[in-house]
Amino acid sequence: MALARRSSSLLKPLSTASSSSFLHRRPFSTDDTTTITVETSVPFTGHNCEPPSRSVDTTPKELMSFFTDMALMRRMEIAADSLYKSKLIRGFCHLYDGQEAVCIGMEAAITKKDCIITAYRDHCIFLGRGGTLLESFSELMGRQAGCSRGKGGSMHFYKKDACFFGGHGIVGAQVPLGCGLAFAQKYRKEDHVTFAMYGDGAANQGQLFEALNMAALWDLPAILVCENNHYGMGTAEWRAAKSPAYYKRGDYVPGLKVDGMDAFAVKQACKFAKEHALKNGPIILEMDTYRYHGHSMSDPGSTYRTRDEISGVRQERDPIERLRKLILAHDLATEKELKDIEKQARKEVDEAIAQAKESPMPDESELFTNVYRKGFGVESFGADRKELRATLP
Ligand SMILES: Cc1ncc(C[n+]2csc(CCOP(=O)(O)OP(=O)(O)O)c2C)c(N)n1
Ligand SMILES: [Mg+2]
Repeated sequence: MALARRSSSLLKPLSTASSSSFLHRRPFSTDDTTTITVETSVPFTGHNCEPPSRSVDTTPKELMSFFTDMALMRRMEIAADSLYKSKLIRGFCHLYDGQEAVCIGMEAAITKKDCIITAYRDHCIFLGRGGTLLESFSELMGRQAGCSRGKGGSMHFYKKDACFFGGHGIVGAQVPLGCGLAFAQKYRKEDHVTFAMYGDGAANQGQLFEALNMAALWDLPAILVCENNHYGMGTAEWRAAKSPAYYKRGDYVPGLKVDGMDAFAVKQACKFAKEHALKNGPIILEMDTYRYHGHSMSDPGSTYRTRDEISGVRQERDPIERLRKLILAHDLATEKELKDIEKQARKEVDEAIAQAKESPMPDESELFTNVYRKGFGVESFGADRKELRATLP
């Protein structure tokens, strides 16, 4: 299901040698759609709602695609770290390694007509929406082939054709925008929802509650996804939040606490949330997750948390290792075949970087494009797109 739904190099079948070999030797292949039922790592905890079941249906095909996609995301972020250190990426850069299961599980439950909007930790979300490695690395290095034509950089990835609305640097600001997207979906009577993602730090912001109030008043199909990686920059959640139970912070809005390191729990929760939001309005999903890197490239990430904490999460909860164990337990691939998939991911990433380096920097003529300019006769329309409301000054 996952492979058919998506088209980017992210999901390009890896070396045919390794995938076809499954066909000959194993009961399952990467194309196998036999149902397998897996249990989520921990039960869901609900707030003002009956949580979904811990049993999640999957297939060999989906399991393998989750592993492949997460391996590619992980590799992309590690390569971005090196490019930053060699000064080929400049400015801000926030990496997502550790949190991949949130993106992967969410994508498995929704379509490209559902909207996603997030903060600055956006590279993998873009890839999940069908963006390519070339567009990612080009954007990171400020090249024309980037998804924002090299003018946005790390924090401003977009993919409008797959309803990905960024990539935002102002903490929390994407949540009201996300509720606006949900408003448009409801206004147009579409059967789609918006996932507005934010961090545990952003969860304490006032604008989030204002947007949620309106979303609840109007039953908007808005799903607020709090990626709780337990730190906002160098501040631990317990120092910033009186109640770190973010799934309960919507008060009158239902919520669900989810193991964000388990792609299948995320998938189940997002499916549940989508059904809920279309029928009843907003819901909060708190994804319990972890970032391995520091907050951004200027933060080594080891002054406010211990190395033992980081290695403990890697050993106990890593989302890719979790899948590796599942795949081996179901005899879908050998350890060597999984290593080959990771090697292939490395190769694809290296090739994309080499290609991105060939892409030129934006032309000088691009300096003032996509910038609001006073007195330029920009027209602003009403939501029905028919009535001309105003010409901006
Ligand atoms: C309005 C605003 N205030 C402060 C900042 C600086 N800042 C950038 S990220 C961040 C922490 C956010 O943490 P969290 O929401 O937990 O997201 P995470 O980085 O963990 O994904 C802060 C304070 C900002 N970008 N915007
Ligand atoms: Mg955080």
